[in-house]
Amino acid sequence: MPDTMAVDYTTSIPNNVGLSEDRRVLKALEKWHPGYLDWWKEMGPEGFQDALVYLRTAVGVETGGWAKFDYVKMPEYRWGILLAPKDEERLIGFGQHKGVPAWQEVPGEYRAMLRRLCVIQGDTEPASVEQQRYLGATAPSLYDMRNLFQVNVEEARHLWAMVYLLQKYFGKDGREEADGLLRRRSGDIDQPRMLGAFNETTPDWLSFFMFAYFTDRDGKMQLESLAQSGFDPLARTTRFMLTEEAHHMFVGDSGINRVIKRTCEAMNVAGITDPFDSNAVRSLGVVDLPTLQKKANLHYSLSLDLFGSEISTNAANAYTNGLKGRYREDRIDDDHRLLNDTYPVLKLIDGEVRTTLEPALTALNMRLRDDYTRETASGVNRWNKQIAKAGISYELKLPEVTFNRKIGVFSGIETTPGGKILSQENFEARKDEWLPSADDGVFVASLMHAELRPGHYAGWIAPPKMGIDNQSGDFEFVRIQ
Ligand code: BYC
Repeated sequence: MPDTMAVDYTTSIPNNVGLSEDRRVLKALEKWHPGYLDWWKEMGPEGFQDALVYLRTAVGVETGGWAKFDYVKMPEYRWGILLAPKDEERLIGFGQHKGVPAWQEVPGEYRAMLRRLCVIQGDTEPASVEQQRYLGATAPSLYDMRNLFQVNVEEARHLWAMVYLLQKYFGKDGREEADGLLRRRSGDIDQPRMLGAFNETTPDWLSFFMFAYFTDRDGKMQLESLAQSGFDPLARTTRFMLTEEAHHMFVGDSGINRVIKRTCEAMNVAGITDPFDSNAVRSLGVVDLPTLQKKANLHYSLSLDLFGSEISTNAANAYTNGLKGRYREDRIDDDHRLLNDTYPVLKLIDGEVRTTLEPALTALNMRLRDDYTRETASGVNRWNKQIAKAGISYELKLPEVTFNRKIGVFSGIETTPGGKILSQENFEARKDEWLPSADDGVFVASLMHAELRPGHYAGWIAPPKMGIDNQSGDFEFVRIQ
């Protein structure tokens, strides 16, 4: 079957996997398509289905220059199946099958485990679209609205990516799982999405930017690990997804940076030097920095839960069997089997948080989480530079990994963001100091009004340095009909 760099737009489903010659899969996808469109119309961006949005669409899979920009109505977006180019020589890079040619078909003994990985990955994608569906109505600018919708259509394309793998490689079970991905709903009591963070609400644009910064970055880490998979179609699929993910994290990172910039400017103009004087800062119509810290505490801790338990036999098995590698496995200099290695893991021992050495294989979730924390911290440093540059004495900090956890060894305790263990009662009494409170929510909601004039930005966020696709900031990124 031809695997090309160019994307074929002549079939109903754009693709670079030769779908027109693969009648069985094409038919299965065409059968799934109407249900998908129903899902998009019901759960996708509310109120903007007829708007013309300046979106990028992939026209190839080579590095750089793969996107074409144009006005599109979202339900008419050409969601496609795009895999990174095939490397005919590729060998499995880790685990007990290290050195054998990458698998082009699913090995029978790993079928259930691989399907589970594809289903979990696939489930997060539509969940995020569902979480963000009301945000268009309060977009701080047409530029931001366009970015939100770009993220939404691409997350939905990532659903297509996993559904293709399920339909092509997992037969009847795969088809059933593909239907299940359209049935579950974020936050639904009876049929929730699979992972915790994807059942939370995204009530406002601060949460959206935080989600795109913290939770999409978990997506990046997980996709990087799957991009190492010995199952080549999964590796190639996730490699292309990563090229799209970069923009999503940019939206989060630059969004938070712009909020900080605006807050600092407003404080300086008003002569407010105490960043903790939240009432004074809020009265300027901008977000006080302690509220940003609370949002960061929440979204970082929710995202840490997405790495699973610190000690996990699932993770060890996925690695040993060659299905899910470490972050950038191919750049690590070791034996890529880890049978005799150890890794430092934080544990709760006799009521204290301590580091112990554990077998590296079962500690793979912890290792990936550490990689994540390192990357996340570098963005926080950039935000702090922006605050320092404005001459304001305040530092945003990532909380300790013990804080506000629902999964793993720390799920049974409560701590301060600094890691001091607290009784449940004490935590409940003080949690509004560290996590967004109902009052914070009311204040943030009071800022959330749509600014729909091209080139205008809501008062709580600075304009971007430049528009998308080299367009100026006053370009009409969304034409609302
Ligand atoms: N919530 O051995 P354990 C993204 C379950 S985000 C609820 O500790 P394991 C995106 C677990 O399923 C990336 N349940 O964990 C971002 C298991 O249940 P079963 C998504 C949880 O398996 C933004 C049990 O607890 N991709 O792409 O080593 C926008 C014990 O599990 C949670 C992936 O995650 C939780 N947080 O690791 C859009 C990659 N955590 O099976 C998109 C694929 C654990 O006993 N998934 N459990 O019933 C995986 O690699 C792994 O499944 C996990 C968990 C890393 C999620």
